[in-house]
Amino acid sequence: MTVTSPSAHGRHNVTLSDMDSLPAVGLLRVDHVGIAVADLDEALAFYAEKFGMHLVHEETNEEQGVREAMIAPDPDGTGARIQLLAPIRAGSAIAKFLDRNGPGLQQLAYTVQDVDAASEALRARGLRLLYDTPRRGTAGSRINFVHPKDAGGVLVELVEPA
Ligand code: MC0
Repeated sequence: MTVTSPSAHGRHNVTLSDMDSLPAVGLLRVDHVGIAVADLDEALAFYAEKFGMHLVHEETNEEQGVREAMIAPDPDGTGARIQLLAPIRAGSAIAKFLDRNGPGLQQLAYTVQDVDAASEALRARGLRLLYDTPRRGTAGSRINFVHPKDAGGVLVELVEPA
């Protein structure tokens, strides 16, 4: 049986028997869900006041063009986490997303043990990874992304924690 990945280009055909022999992708859990916001401080106040969420991490990632904050229902952030993403410059991924869609869900991130191996396993399944080699992500993690057009309209991030 042939499976066609949801690429607009229709050029990624991998058979199910091929997939049996491919290395595992190795997703461990949902790492976080990313939400694009125009103003990080306003969003932090909103999530704290309305939902009682706790700030567990905050940083600026110059390369990605974002100020980001990790928030969680539990104060130590060991459970599910939400990443608030605000642009620090025009033309950045989040600025473009806000221009096109307004604020809202921008990405779904999975924890992996080895982002190089996970990226390679996904490439072998016909999906486009955005970076040839992983880049620096939240809290010193290593990250890569699957193109949303190859992942059912969802920007999928792979996170190998520091
Ligand atoms: C764009 N598209 C999306 C999307 N962004 N679909 C779902 N979710 C998204 N977030 C769609 C567009 O609507 C368009 O569809 C098509 O993809 C191609 O759009 P494009 O104009 O060619 O592409 P761009 O320029 O908007 O770029 C999209 C792309 C970019 C995903 C390549 O956002 C990117 O490089 N993202 C990875 C980096 C990133 O997101 N950084 C910020 C988070 P149509 O149908 O109109 O063709 S930083 C982060 O997350 C770090 C800090 C971390 O977690 O550690």
